[in-house]
Amino acid sequence: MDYQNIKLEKDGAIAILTVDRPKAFNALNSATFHEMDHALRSLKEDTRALIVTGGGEKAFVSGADIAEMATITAAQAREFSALGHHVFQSLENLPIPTIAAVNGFALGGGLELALGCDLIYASEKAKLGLPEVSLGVIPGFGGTQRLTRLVGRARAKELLFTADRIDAARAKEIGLVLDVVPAEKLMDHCREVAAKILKNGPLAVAQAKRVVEFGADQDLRSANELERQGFAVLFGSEDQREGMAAFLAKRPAAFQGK
Ligand code: CO8
Repeated sequence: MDYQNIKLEKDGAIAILTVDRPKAFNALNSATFHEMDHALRSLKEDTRALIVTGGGEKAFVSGADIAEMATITAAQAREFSALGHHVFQSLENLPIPTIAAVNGFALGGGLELALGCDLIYASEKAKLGLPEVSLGVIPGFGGTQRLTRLVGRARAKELLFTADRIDAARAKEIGLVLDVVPAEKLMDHCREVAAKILKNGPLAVAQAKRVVEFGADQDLRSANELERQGFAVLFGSEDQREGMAAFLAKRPAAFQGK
């Protein structure tokens, strides 16, 4: 597929997906969602981490495309919302770690995109928020739920009700972003985090992601059962034997993802 609204690049085992409509501050229209969906489905097994970022200097993603949304019917809005949910859910379901490099405005659907990633890092220039109520709507791509799970109900409601745009330092303070780095260092920082992860067993990282994600929606006993199952599954894998043998032989492990 020839992408018009995104870029998908490979840097070794790391894929970089850039939402790239800088003239519209990378706003998400349907075409962009379809391209993202295609890009996520096209990732091959040799991709072991994904970084998501925004093209141009100003924005990560400024939200859903307001020009496209302004005149749609309620039925079309349901479809659009379902499309966004599908893409962000696909992102969450990837068996590899995903990192949002928030390089500028992450508003509305843009913040929801970041929230669909496992780890969120922001540049000092980033501004984050859910301004939907200022447009007479609410987030429609999972933001009300994922933000609440990340920062708690009260902070989520504060952001949702006020439509405030917060800076990166404040976003870190409330646990929305993990770290804030100078703009020119953001991508390197995300690559370094990815590189650290890549040294570890891919099956184990995938299993860690799976049990955290699925466990978060369950009571503690069921979630712990999920962990026990995930733990057991890894025993008997070549990676488990290699990881432990390498430790005992005092050499770095050479994981194969098997
Ligand atoms: N959609 C479409 N175009 C946009 C968007 C957007 N979300 N954001 C910016 N643009 C465009 C502007 O229209 C402008 O285009 P042009 O140059 O042709 O006039 C260009 O990008 C630059 O924007 P500004 O001139 O406004 O630049 P500023 O630096 O003054 O401001 C801001 C930048 C703060 C990012 C400002 O553009 C802004 O507030 N944008 C809108 C942010 C927003 O409200 N986002 C939330 C949208 S709603 C949403 O994401 C979820 C809805 C739920 C979906 C449910 C499914 C139905």
